[in-house]
Amino acid sequence: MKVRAFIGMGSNVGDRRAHCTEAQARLARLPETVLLRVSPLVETDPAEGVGGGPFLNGVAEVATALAPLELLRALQTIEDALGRPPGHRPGTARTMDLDILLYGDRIVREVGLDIPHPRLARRRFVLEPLAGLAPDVRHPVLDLSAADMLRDLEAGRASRRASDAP
Ligand code: PH2
Ligand code: MG
Ligand code: MG
Repeated sequence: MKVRAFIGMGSNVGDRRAHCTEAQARLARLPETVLLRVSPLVETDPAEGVGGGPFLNGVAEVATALAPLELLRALQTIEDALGRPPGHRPGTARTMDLDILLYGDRIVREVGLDIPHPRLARRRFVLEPLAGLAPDVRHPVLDLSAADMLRDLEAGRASRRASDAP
């Protein structure tokens, strides 16, 4: 059975649009996975102190029979193919970053993989494309829709649990 998952995509090095287009083509070729839709790409300022220039960000919706960790490995393979060095340090510029945002209504807490993405509700560069694509998709922990989370963020209310990491 396939699960509907949402993947955040970001690039801020080199030909950002070409990297995003290539990432989408590779998502469409993943085994046991159908690429359903992709949001428009939006230009965003780097947030959270990440290095490099402005990003192109977007969100892809897939239906996949890959398990969460299998999907994570597959996304890492695409990042590598797009020129991301194996020792890539968090917070540095990247040709391609692919993050699992939501995987159905599953909550996954594994070493190296947290789903829903822990900073989803605080990231405008993710929520805008996600809410544009699927306003009604729900965060299974916060029990809020993407549109709710974006509205809260824009109103300056952080829709997050006190226990979430900063
Ligand atoms: N990704 C980050 C941190 N900051 N800022 C923007 N605008 N876009 C991103 O994709 C992004 C970021 C960590 O992966
Ligand atoms: Mg990221
Ligand atoms: Mg990442």
